[in-house]
Amino acid sequence: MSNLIKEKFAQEGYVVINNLFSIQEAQAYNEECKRILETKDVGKSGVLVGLSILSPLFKEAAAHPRLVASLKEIIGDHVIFLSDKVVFKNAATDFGSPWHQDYPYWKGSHKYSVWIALDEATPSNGCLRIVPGSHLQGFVSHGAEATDGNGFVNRIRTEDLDSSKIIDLEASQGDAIIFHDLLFHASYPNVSGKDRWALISTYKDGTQEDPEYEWAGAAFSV
Ligand SMILES: O=C(O)CCC(=O)C(=O)O
Repeated sequence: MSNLIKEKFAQEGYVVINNLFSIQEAQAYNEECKRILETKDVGKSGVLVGLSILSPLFKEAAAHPRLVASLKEIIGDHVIFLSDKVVFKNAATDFGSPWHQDYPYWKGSHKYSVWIALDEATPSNGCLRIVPGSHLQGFVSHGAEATDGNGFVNRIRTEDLDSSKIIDLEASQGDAIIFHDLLFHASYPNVSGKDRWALISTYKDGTQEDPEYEWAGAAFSV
């Protein structure tokens, strides 16, 4: 099993782990996100970074034993949690996230993010979309316009995307998708009227050198 995860990740740049979190855990994170968001103004981006600093529940989630075991299969024994965020789509924030790689946000050694469904995610409420294997193309220029105020300033031009290779990753509450920072990914707009909340936690291999990241003030070894 474990070699399969590692092999699939190397070839495809992602793995889906169904039911990594129980529905009860995902629901508790969902409610805690909503509680925190009530005290913050995140504009219309739908993104709030740094949950593990704001609530012990998210610090615990970042080091969840089942999650850490899966990460170790892919990254190795020295895994460091760097940062987390919630990305929500709802009636007020209904646009999809544009196509991008995460690498330009962090640079340095490669990072691994875990996208955790805090609601069921479908094409109509904004599930994740990816291009399997696109991480093998390396870093591509992010030259698309980003003037709509929806965040995500780094965007891949549509001509750099082979749309025939895109797949949708529908998810049930508690499912997790671990993906490489060079994987092309995006999400659909939410046209359903139903919320779609996702928790995204980012990790690195602790044996790799990196700059001191200002945004990783909550980093710890898991
Ligand atoms: O959940 C989403 O809409 C995708 C978010 C995303 O791609 C990111 O934060 O890098």
